[in-house]
Amino acid sequence: MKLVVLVALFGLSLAQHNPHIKHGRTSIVHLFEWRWADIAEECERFLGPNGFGGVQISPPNEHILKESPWRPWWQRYQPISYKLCSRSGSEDELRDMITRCNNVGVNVYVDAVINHMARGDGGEGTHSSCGSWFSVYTQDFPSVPYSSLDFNDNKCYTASGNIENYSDPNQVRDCRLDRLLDLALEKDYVRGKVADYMNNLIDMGVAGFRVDACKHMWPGDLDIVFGSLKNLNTMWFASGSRPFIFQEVIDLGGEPISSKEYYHLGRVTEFKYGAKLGTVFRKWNGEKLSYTKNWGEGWGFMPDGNALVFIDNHDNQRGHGAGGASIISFWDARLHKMAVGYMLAHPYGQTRVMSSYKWDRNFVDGKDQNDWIGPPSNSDGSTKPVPINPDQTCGDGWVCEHRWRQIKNMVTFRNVVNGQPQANWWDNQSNQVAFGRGDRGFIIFNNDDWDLDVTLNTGMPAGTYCDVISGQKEGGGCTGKKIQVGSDGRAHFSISNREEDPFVAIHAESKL
Ligand code: AAO
Repeated sequence: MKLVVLVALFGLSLAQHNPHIKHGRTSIVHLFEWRWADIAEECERFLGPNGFGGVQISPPNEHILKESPWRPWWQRYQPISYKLCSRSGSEDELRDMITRCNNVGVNVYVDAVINHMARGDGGEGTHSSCGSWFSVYTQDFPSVPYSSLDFNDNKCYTASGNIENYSDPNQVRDCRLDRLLDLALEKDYVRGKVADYMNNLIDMGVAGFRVDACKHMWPGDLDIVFGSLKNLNTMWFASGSRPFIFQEVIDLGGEPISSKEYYHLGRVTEFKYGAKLGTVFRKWNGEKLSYTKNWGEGWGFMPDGNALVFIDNHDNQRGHGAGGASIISFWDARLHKMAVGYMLAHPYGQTRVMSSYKWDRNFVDGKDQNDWIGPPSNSDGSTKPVPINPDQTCGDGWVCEHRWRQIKNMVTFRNVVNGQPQANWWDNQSNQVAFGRGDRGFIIFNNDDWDLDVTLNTGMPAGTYCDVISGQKEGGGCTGKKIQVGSDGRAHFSISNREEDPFVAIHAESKL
């Protein structure tokens, strides 16, 4: 009997590592700050047809409305209640989007902010996205309800009440992150309110959660909360499906709290991934692309089955959170395409692609003074819709990296090669590398300051393949480069280092 219980429990916890992505799909896209109505459209017109597995959405709960600075993106990380009206839309619009995305095979993952409420000096009144009254002075959030009994102030012993030293795990968990009122998640009452919020979303059809600021919550408390979540809605998911959990834990080493403490609860964001790959593609600190032959756990990253990987995220693309200057965002488009292409071609981790908006950066002493600027908005602070241009790019300040041909096609590449091991590695001991995925795909990069000209074993069946970076297979032909693979599986590659995109990728479905 005991063994059966252990197997059941082990199976249960592992299940929260499963994103329940529909067959043939693999990647998640973070449509940061998009409106629900636009996400629903994007699922039906683009994400479904192009094989995306899921979409991460911004926090859907009621949040503070900041006057100064005016409507910053981060106001949504200051909850006022768990009512489902926010800058992205109403509860009905959220419900509609979840249904429409699920109906085209695109899962929805919610950014769940459950560690805290609004900032300790956020005032009082009804400046909130659903108009709920609150007072951070008296720690009163009647729309939940939470009172001063539901916060950790009595457990925090720093002078300021805020986290002052990340070397002290007790402070990190029981004090305020950046002055944000810290919820007492050891209380059954608080756990119940958080679980009710998440279960309401599960009933609506979401597939799981990106859980914000997990480093600041005790794993034991999270275990109780996640354990009280319902199974997914059987309208779209197999009976008994556990919600997918990926936990935001910034662990680049150097602090006593490590990602390991959270492995058993779900997947964990691997921040080392983007930070290191950025250093490699920027060729900083003597790093070379040829050193990535053992990329993944060989570089000290967490076990593959625990990792949620990304090149940049909404924090570190603007200097928040962690990763530093090596992070490669859309602002460095050529490098971003290469790094995202490498991530999507490599077997390690559950991949997430960032989709951003532009803002007017203003660097003073290396810090962007405008890192707070919110999404493209109207004068009343409401978010603008996402216009789609005739060339399939987005307008009005929305970057839509996920729609860039090179990235869209590499999302497909990952789907086509899914399950195939890495094979046929080649490098020039500098910054030219190539590798395959079984006999289903092959990619090659030239990140050196000179041309690449080489004939390699691709492991792929003979035939003519369209390069999905410089173009794609359309009709009976290729809009970009053609790659001829001989009966011996070998192919010739020539890549100038001055090309817009100095990499080539072919796969079983880009074959003529
Ligand atoms: C805003 C204002 C604050 C104000 C606050 C309250 O900016 O001045 O006090 O409101 O009014 C977002 C924004 C925040 C914003 C917040 C609330 O980023 O600026 O505060 O909404 O509106 C830590 C957490 C991590 C968190 C990150 C930003 O551990 O969970 O800070 N990310 C999530 C969300 C994020 C959100 C929140 C949490 C809050 O993704 O969008 O904040 O809901 C070290 C620690 C990290 C720590 C960072 C930054 O990182 O290890 O755990 O992240 O510091 O504090 C190297 C090191 C690395 C280090 C890094 C930075 O890379 O290797 O360990 O340097 O020092």
